[in-house]
Amino acid sequence: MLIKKAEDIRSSEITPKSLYLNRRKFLAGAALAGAAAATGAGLREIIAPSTTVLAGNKINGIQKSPLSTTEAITPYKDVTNYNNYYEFSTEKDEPAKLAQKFRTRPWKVKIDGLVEKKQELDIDAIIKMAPPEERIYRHRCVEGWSIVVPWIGFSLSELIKRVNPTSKATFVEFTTIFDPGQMPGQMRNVLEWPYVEGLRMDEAMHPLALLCFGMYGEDLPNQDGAPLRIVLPWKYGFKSAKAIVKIHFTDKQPLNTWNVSAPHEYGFYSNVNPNVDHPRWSQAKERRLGEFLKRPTLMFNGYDQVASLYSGMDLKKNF
Ligand SMILES: Nc1nc2c(c(=O)[nH]1)N[C@H]1C(S)=C(S)[C@@H](COP(=O)(O)O)O[C@H]1N2
Ligand SMILES: [Mo]
Repeated sequence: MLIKKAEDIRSSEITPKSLYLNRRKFLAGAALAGAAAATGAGLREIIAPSTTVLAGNKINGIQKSPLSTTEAITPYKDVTNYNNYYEFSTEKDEPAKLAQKFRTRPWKVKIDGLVEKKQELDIDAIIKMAPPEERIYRHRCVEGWSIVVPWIGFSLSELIKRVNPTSKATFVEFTTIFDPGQMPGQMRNVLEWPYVEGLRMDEAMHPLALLCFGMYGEDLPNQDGAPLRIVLPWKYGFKSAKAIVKIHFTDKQPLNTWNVSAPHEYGFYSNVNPNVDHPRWSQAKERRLGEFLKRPTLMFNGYDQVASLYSGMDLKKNF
């Protein structure tokens, strides 16, 4: 079995999907056969990956949010076929296929730690907690690509308010499901499983922090984090954990998975910041999926309303 180190994988992909697929098509036949054997994927899939789009269930009563950007929305087929989801695969075109049969019901989310109402919530009860809103957000991956997505959900603060964290709770930790039987990537050591992310409590309570269960008017596709994920538009994509099964309130800064994996490369805060380069590449520009020319990356991904959360902090140290 081929085990790539996390660092090797990260540096490999800052190319738009179209170029990436073309490059793959030009690979020599022998190399392809070897790759097919190593990954267990069929040769046909490697030469001409299918672009899988599953029909979702429509979500009713969606309200438009004033927090939405008016920028052009990235095509659905790009957002659902170019995914980072290492529980399924480190290849961006594979989660669409490998996550198709992932079971998102029944699904419980455990609420525990420094919180008054410790409980297990059913996903369908969570979805009904507050009216669904469409939030069109820019979302930027640390690798240098970005998307604009009409997510559906409501502010994470709506859930947090209902479970009453104690005054000692200063951080929130999110844990993704661990189920290697359904998630082939979890049988490899590319990251520590389960995937963990965290926020400071004031970040989690910020109105922009979205608890998300849908996009493009429908249920969240499995490859985008069904049945429940967070979306934090001012932070690099890896903070926005998918397939959440636990929300833990704590007084200690959570050990987030990418920080544990490569502490010099991925911090806890991970605010989008064009002035702080990744040790191996610049963060000054980004490529919107589907576009050719790069555009400048904006501080906090353009979401200046979060700046006050970090006043007085050295954002070069706290990257
Ligand atoms: N559980 C889990 N969540 C995850 C990831 C992952 O590998 N596992 N990848 C992150 C990264 S690096 C990015 S850029 C975004 C991508 O979200 P998208 O596929 O919906 O665009 O998901 C984030 N959430
Ligand atoms: Mo990412």
